Amino acid sequence: MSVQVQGVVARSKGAPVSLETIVVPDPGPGEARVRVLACGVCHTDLHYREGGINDEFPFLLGHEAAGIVESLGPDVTDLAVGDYVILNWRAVCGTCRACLRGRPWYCFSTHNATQRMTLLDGTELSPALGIGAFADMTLVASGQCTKVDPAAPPEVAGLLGCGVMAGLGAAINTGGVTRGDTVAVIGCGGVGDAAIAGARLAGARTIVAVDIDDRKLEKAAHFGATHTVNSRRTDAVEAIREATGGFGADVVIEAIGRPETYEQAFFARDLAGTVVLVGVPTPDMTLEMPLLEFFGRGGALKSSWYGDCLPSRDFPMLIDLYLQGRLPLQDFVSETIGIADVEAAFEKMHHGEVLRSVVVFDA
Ligand code: PAD
Ligand code: ZN
Repeated sequence: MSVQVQGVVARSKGAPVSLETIVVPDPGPGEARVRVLACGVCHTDLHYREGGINDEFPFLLGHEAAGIVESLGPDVTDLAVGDYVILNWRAVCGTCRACLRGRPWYCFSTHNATQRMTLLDGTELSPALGIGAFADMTLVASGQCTKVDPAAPPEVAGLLGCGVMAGLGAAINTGGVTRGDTVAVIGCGGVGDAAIAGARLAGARTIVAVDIDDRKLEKAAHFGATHTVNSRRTDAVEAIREATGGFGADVVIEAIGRPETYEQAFFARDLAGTVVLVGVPTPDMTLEMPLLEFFGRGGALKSSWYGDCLPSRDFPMLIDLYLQGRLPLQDFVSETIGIADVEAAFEKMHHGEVLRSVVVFDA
């Protein structure tokens, strides 16, 4: 039997989101229906609402979530009703060219639910990142559910489902930060601060945080930045070089997604250093640079899709580190809010007032 629940829907480009009744089908083969316990508000939800990802409105927003498996498709054997899970948007297929080469974190054919959730009038919804978890219940592919230790509260665990994992992974997986590295992170929202926390976890010696908002820099220091730079007042590239013996950082992580900050990242790294772009640009953005700089500086220019994470490998491990007090995931939660407050949370995000607002649902 399908169920009807409340969900946060973006109906058209740029319009405020609305709370709508949505229809969530009974799970079919390979699917799981999950009772959502908590779901963080990520900048990517705002990108969807603004039409920056694609035009497949209406969207059911929300994709950073933890919950409980409510029911399962007939063939699903690796999950049980009642399992505590983080939802992921990388349910690897196992058969695409990336998976077959042993690089499943690049999987090009990730699984989502086959059936669509709809509005009451039957209009099909596009769930954000194939999840759609600003809703009491959502339908996903069973592989999108990653079991973790239920000792971690949902408003904390859910954050690994997107932004925090993207940031941690940008440092640990994509950037390959290791003991003794110098690291700079440009843009210290939830994603950038997670990159800082990841760099610290990996043993970076110097971590330079760059933002245009002093409140964000204060937080960044809390997560492990050894130096903070307000790039409204100080030249970011100069400041990063100064903090790294005049050379630039081994790994520079851009966590905004803008050409001007990417250029800063490019020039703020040491020779043969690595740039990781984890911020998501919009389709209209372009970059013009002398080609010789690309050759002359060597190193690696990488993008980080979801922190190159493998949910089955990374989520349980990071939850364990959190439970041991070695990864302060709880400090990313600025506030918990109700499902009707997502639009207000976008506004706060826009004004830099929060790292993460997290919608908490009645259990
Ligand atoms: P956020 O809005 O919370 O943080 C952005 C931060 O950048 C804020 O602290 C701003 O003050 C700061 N900032 C803005 N402009 C500048 C500037 N010119 N110079 C320095 N700092 C600046 O967003 P977020 O942390 O939730 O997300 C950051 C990006 O990461 C965003 O583009 C989002 O879509 C992307 C993302 N990527 C993935 C992925 O898989 N690659 C996953 C999740 C989110
Ligand atoms: Zn996200």
